[in-house]
Amino acid sequence: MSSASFKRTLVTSALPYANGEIHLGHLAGAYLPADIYVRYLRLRGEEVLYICGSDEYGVPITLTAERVGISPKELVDRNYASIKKSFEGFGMSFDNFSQTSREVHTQTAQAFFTDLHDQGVFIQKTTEQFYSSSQKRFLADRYIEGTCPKCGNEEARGDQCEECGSTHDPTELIDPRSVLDNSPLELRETTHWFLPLGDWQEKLKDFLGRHPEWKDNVLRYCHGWFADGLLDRAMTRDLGWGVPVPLPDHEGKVMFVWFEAPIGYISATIEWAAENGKPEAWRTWWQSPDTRLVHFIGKDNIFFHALLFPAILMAHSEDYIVPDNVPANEFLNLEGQKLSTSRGFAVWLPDYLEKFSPDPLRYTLARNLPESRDMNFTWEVFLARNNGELGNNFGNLINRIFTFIHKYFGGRVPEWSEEMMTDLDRDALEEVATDLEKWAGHMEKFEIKAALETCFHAGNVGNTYFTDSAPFLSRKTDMERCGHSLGVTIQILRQLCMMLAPVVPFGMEKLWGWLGMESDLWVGGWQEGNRNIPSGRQLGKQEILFPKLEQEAIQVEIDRLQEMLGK
Ligand code: B3M
Ligand code: ZN
Repeated sequence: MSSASFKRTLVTSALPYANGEIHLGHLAGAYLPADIYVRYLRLRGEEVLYICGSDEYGVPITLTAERVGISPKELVDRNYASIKKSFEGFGMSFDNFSQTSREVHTQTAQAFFTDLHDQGVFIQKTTEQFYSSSQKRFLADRYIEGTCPKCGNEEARGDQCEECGSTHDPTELIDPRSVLDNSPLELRETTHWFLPLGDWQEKLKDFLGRHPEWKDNVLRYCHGWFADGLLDRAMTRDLGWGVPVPLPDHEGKVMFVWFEAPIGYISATIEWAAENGKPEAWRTWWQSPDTRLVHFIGKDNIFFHALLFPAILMAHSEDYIVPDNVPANEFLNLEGQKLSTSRGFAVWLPDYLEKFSPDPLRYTLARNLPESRDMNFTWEVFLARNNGELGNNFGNLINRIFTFIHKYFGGRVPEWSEEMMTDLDRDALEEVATDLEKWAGHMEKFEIKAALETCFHAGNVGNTYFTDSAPFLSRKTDMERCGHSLGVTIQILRQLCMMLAPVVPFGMEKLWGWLGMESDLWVGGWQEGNRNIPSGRQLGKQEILFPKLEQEAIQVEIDRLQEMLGK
């Protein structure tokens, strides 16, 4: 771990909205990188807890539920089950995947709200907001439409006119109406609780000042907001679907989703602790200064994780830890275009998993993570990475070595020894060991793409070594030399297995088993993985880890997407 003062790491991935399925953009942003990082820590034998769950409140969910004709709770339960299932299929290794509509969350979020309220942290303000009498509800900006006060465009959005580009307050619109049913809107007074974020600006600045190591994109955004000055933010809403505000005379008021959703990380930890029979254990993860908190998110969530949630945590009367890092990712494009869920231009995880196995997607996305800028996913690259890199570079090497040892050495690791080492052997072993170290260094800094690059390099070293040491030739002239070379390659595979495991866990768990390792890969496998595999050990029978895919398999997917683009 980067800082010696931490004893354990709590990792979270942004809570996905329970309003639809997970797609590749989500995976590349907040999920896959976190899972890879968590698996890395587990491999190292670190104490780590990985928390997530679905984010189930908010207007879009109510609207979908109305359209489908079921209750919001039914909708989110359905979506929760499906999201959970596809995450499992993809190998997301959460310790708990909860829901914000559960009782434990209501209680936790309400207790937070009450604590802040009782300390006098919130300020109450009465404002005028648009109300739809036909729908009997206040409307958020994005559900309001009207005539632009500047250019007369009749379809200006609540906050902005796309015609002339001007921004405005929804109250400035002429003839405001609801986007949902075109009904006219009236202004009504309503009272809400605001968090005066400006009061935390200095504290938040200090907090960020202690983290020059955070990613540039995150720091840049935050300093932009500081420059504008942090404003009062309403923490309550007039809605029927949300965590009820726990104050008398607050019928019909719920918490703003961005107030309660991050608290969902805490609720999910409380639920996890209770389920594990140690109900107080959640405090170790949230209130103990030797716990390191890391939030993996997409760039559109930076404000809420780097500023709002830390402010809420600081404001609580008990001592909570604040994030030690917020590695936010940029966006993933698809076939050179922006993903669009409304147009269906996306690759959905359940669809993917119906046809392909998880490892190739994990690998392809990890090779292409939008760590510092937007990246692109194409099916052609997916095919090339699967067949070329996973199949040829790694899979073939593994397969050739195991086949050879089974055929000529009865499946036992052949005699290999220090005395027989040539420069060729030593160089290869040293290079891979150096790669392993570099790999770990990158992982510590969330540089997953660079880590994987190092692993790829180690794979090349293994392949070159296999070709140059040529056991397939020495087999005919010098069986002892042949065995020794294979013994060396087994050590290379052992190290490659660790480097690849967090990215392609399904395949590497198998390889770990075939190598006859005794420890659990995910409970400090690193220790055993750094010890030589002795001669004489019986190896398991291998199978093809990364089968080749045919062009036809991806052509269907390409055609479907092109069709959407009207090509
Ligand atoms: N559901 C937004 C998103 O999925 C939101 C994250 C909540 S994290 C507390 O992008
Ligand atoms: Zn306009």
